[in-house]
Amino acid sequence: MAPKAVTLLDYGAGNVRSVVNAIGKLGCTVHMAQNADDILNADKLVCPGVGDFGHMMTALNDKGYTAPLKAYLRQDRPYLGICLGLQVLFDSSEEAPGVPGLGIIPGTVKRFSTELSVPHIGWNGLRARQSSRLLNDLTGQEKFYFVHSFHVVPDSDSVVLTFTDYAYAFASSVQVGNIVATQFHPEKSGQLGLQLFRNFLETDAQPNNTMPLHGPATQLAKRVIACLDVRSNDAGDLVVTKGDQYDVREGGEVRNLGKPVELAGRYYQEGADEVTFLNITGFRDFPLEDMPMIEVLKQTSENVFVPLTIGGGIRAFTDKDGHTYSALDVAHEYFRSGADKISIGSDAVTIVEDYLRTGIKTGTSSIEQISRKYGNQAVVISVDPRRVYVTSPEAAPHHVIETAEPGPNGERYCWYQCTVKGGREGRDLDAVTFARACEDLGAGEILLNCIDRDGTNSGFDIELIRAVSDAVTIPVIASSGAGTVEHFTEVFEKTDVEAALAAGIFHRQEVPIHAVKAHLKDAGVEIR
Ligand code: 1PR
Repeated sequence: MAPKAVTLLDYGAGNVRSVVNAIGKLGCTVHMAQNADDILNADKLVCPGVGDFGHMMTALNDKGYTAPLKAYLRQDRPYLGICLGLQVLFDSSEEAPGVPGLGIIPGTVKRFSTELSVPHIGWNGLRARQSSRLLNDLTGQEKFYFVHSFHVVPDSDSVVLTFTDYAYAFASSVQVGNIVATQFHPEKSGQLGLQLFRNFLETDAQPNNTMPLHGPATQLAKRVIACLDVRSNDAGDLVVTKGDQYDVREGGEVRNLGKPVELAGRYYQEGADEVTFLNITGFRDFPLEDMPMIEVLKQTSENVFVPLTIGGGIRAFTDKDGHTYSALDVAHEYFRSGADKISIGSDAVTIVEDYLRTGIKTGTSSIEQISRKYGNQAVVISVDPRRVYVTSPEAAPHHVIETAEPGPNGERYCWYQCTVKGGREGRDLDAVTFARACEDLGAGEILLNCIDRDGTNSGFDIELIRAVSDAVTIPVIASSGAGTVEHFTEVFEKTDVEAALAAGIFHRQEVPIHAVKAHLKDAGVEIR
């Protein structure tokens, strides 16, 4: 029997809504800690955390939460830390040199040191090192959702509950008495995550040891993402639409493929590893004036327990009354409404153009501000490139590739031009240079669309995807053109992207997500 109430430590950053929704699903009431007494009087404390170690410690200190939290933990009372809620238990972090952590567990937090993509984003497994009721009813085959660039390094392995492998084994959860904490996100790990919350809440249960100790090495799964392009149609209804090479109108009308919240719920049930919403007219409408996407996120996050990304219109804006909102304000609203990641499109192109022209990182761009506060992993860059054919590698001052698909006049070379405003305007910037600069500025992931392939069902543009993913160390999501299950296998076999995204084939129910997964599994691609 799960207890009726838990206290949630909300220090003001990140997506706490998903944690509240997940625990609420189990029939539990969630009290938000408003002051030091709420912490000290809690029966069970859940501390989610997204973002930056330094920011979190500053927020805890500023709110006067540090001392009561330390007191609570030193009394060995039930605590579930998630992500940063795990990391702050340690002495310090490379992410914020000189900032002391809570110092409850001896050890430090270090950045992943690997040639593999960092952040470590996606679904990975657990290897139990000790028995725990937190792992009750799990078999060791399950995967949970991770998103982080830093991991804890305890002084002693005795505190480690599970290890996970990514380049090397790292501690993916810890247990010290009644204190447990996970690097992964149960609130984003579907039904299994809810199971884990239930296990935490059932304090009377004994470990049932269904998960064997010291299982085999775990592997990060390739992700399959469902994307919903959202906009208002001419009648003013918010609809999921889909373009052919970005043209979303058919017979003059905006195509209507369904309702955003309903479709997102369906994709979650069908096994999507993530759901992405793109407000495709976001460059026109300012999200904080026109709030429907915020409502879509709030409603979706009530029932969808996998990561949600939202894009469209994330930039600074001055309204008609002269009030200026920063991109950080917009992102903050989205995170509070249930988003785990925000995606920046047009604004990123302008930022990179300025950065390449001046060579200066101003620290004030949306990419820098949002990644500094919420962590790199929270910032996805959605880029909309289009092929430009040229006759030789020297014909354009860009990253030119030799192509196996010659142009209309037999051109054997091309570069990929970045566009803004949903492909309406081309810029003098190529996608490879752009992606590198975004990484340099702090982006955590690239969502790589391709206007030429969008909606064509002709397969991903492998040449584009390889060029960009070879140029950056952050994860790349391949997008545009998926038409069959084989296209997914092809993109994972021919490039080292971490995720593949599709829209049209899912909306039109031509290819179900489970068929994609089954094909990938047969081909030996690791999936969830
Ligand atoms: O510029 O920050 O306001 O963000 C606007 C966002 O909206 C950008 O991420 C941009 O990619 C997106 N967008 C703008 N116009 C369109 C359009 O279609 N007219 N959609 C658009 C982008 C591409 C993918 C699509 C894949 C897969 N759509 O989202 O889902 O191509 O499609 P497929 O599997 O059917 O081939 P900002």
